[in-house]
Amino acid sequence: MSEYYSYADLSHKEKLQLAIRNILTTDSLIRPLNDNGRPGGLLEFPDNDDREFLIVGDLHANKQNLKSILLDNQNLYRIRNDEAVMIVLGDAVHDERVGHLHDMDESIEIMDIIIHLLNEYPDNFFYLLGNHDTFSSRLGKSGIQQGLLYHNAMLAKRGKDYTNLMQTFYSVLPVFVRHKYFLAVHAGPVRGGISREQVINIRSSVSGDLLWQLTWNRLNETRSSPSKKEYAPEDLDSLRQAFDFPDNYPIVVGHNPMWKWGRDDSVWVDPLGAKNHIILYSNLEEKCTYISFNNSPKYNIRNAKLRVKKQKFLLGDR
Ligand SMILES: [Mn+2]
Repeated sequence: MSEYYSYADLSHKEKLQLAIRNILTTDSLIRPLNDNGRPGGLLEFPDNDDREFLIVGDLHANKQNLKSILLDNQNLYRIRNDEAVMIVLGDAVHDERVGHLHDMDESIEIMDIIIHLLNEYPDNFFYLLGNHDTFSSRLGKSGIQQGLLYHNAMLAKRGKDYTNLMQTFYSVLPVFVRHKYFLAVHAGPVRGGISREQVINIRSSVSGDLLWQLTWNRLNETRSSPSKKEYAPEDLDSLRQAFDFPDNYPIVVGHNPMWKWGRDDSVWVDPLGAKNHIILYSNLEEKCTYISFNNSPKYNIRNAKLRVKKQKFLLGDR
């Protein structure tokens, strides 16, 4: 008997354990350690990293879009060959389509794919924390406690150990990316800016609500004084200054689709006068948008060719 077991032989629990280990063992040159010597909230890619960077916005349980982006433009092939890096901006879970808010199976399934990618390509696939990446009963939409439903569905399907491990998984995720040509985070800058050291120590007890702000803040839409839960163009400027990042290079976020303002329906460039700012949403059924940075701050907005589910008759089962 060989002592070697292939990845496919691992249990769901073992795969999740491996993903946690991979997340925690990212090279500390890319994921600087916090003041307690633990992997911090920041991913920081070296200036001479010449790989293409592919940014994916909120997927909200749309597995089909994740697969479509991986297979678009030979992305998966280039990830495998260390020519490309994919960064998902959090919120892979919780289907938000009308009538699907209770569905949690697809959330569990899309996390299986993400765990697989983290294990297969630990240097080329990264997942950032979003506000939906939680079991909190306070996380909900339209009065439906999605965090709690997700927790209970996982408990029923995968058991207590797996569910506890998923909680650990969420608690060790990176939160923020600094690349030579872009900054990226799930929701937005904190009010008044945040320093590199504060991002690295984002889970410290003295961080207050900084982690909350990076994963929940929304762009102020009224041009009045932003509330505590909102950011304004000057907060994007403060963030750039704190990271010594050029004014005209983009900050990319997900989280907050600007549907009520019309324009494009999956990506908003310079929304409401916020310069060099992009909001990206990758979960639409009819359109699958992502962004590519290829050794330039001039990014490409791409729409992946949507892959249609195989119908039974195509498999000869008439
Ligand atoms: Mn969100």
